[in-house]
Amino acid sequence: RSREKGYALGEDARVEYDAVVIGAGFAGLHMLSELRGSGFTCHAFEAGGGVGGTWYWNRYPGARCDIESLDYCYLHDRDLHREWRWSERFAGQPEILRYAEHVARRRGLLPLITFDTRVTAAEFDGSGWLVRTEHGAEVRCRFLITAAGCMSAVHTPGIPGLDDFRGTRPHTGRWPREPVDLAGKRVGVIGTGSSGIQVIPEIAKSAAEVVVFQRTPNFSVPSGNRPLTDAELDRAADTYDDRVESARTTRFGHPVTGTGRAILDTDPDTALAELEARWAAGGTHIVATFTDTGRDLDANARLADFFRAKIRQAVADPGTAERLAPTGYPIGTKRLCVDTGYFDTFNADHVRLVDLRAEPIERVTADGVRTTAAEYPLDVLVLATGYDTFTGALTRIDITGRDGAELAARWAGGPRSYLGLAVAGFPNLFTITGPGSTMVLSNVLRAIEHHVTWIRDLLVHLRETDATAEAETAAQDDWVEQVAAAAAKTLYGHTDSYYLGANVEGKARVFMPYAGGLDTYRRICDSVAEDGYRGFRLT
Ligand code: N01
Repeated sequence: RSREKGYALGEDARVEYDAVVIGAGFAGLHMLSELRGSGFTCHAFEAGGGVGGTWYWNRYPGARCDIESLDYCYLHDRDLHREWRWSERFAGQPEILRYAEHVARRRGLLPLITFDTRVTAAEFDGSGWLVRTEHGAEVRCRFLITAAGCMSAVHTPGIPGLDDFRGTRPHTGRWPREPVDLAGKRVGVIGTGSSGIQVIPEIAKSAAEVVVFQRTPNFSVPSGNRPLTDAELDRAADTYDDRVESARTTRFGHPVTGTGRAILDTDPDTALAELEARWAAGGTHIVATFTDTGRDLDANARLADFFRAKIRQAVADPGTAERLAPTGYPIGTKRLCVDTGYFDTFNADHVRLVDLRAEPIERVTADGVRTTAAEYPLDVLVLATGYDTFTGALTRIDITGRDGAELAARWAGGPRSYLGLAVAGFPNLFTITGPGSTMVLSNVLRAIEHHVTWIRDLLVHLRETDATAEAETAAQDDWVEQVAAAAAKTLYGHTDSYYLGANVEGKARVFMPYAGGLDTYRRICDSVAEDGYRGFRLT
């Protein structure tokens, strides 16, 4: 069953499959289900000890989705949609994980998955793929599908002395299953992105001291989280068909209602009233209030001013408020954070903000963090330092395609893909939410469902025609240009962000997601399929 003696694959595992899936998060689970439903033999390898991907690993206190529960779930299955009753408007990590586990059990997917097993290498051998795991198992498959996640390869920055720290040092993206003891402790947090902004208020509830090491302040909006009522859940079930339709026809994969007007054409009092109403409602929809804030710097500055004023209202100490107020980059060009009481946390006496722009970290020591200005003794140092986003999960696997092509080397200057779904030189390799697709610029659940269906249909076609599919280099080059052109119409290029790979030392700066909207992206993918998979060489 496996080349490594004594190591057993999952119950249903065998040495050869039609398809192997890497990862058993939302993408991998759905892919397995669709593959099996279409009569393919298939198996998934999952690094975690259970299903859920992001929601398996991100167990840090306060972890919560920034997309509403009724939108952040599978939509392709009406019965599933009706039977699962979300408890809150924005679900917390434990509930989302339970949902993933429920889906896996309900569809009988668990026997198709080998857990606690990272795929380390995959090699194309002329007709299929040889997949190797960290435990030495080797399986062969005709199709290899990556469902490894956009944000699963954690980024640990190269801060000198990190390994010298004697206390506990969890990363938010690999939070231990056993609770981390924070009660009465001196806790430092490096990083103030979505993860930091969620975990900091929770840590402050039990820690004796909290020291927040902030390099770049972030824009954040209150979630307005609350329990969902039965009436809301029933209405969601009743409007299922509308939701399916909006998944197809909207830019984000779910409806976001703005005013349809430009802020620069709106008188300031009216604009303020519109923004106040959305701020009170909570959630990220506020950034879509006006049509011009995502593409015009003056318009964007008006929206940013509104957010900065909110920080000054929330934080009592004016100096702290100024250090927390983001400047120097347009709002929305780093992902907008969604919080529960983040700014208010800094009013507590035991919470302290360290501005790393004024006093950079020199090193981590055995006992804490030393900046150019002071020593901060700590018992726990939380790294909320993010991910090697979009590419890391794939380039950390040794993937070798046709003629010895190495994926990591091919992508050293930035990822190149066709539609974010396939890569020239890597036949029969398909990447769910790969770089060059809409990824996290849309509701990722909708992107996953679209990719899975599209890949399934292509695989059925390849089975019927006994063919192999490889993206053509010219089609890939054209797509890379389209991804860059879509980004050029936005303000994203003004900001160092993980969208560009700027958060990882030495990573090539290339805007990686397709910013043209999920609706446009779908139409392009559909037309490629209708044209007999235009841009693929089918041999
Ligand atoms: O990671 P990030 P994240 N020294 O990369 C700082 C999703 N998500 O895990 O901005 C000091 O955004 C870094 O500083 P800077 C969501 O899509 C969703 O928070 O590079 N600081 C930054 O402050 C999100 O966008 C949810 O200057 C260092 C932070 O670490 C994405 O995941 C919840 C540093 C990293 O922020 C990633 O969020 C959580 C260094 N050497 C995550 N290196 C929800 O659904 C890095 N930093 C709500």
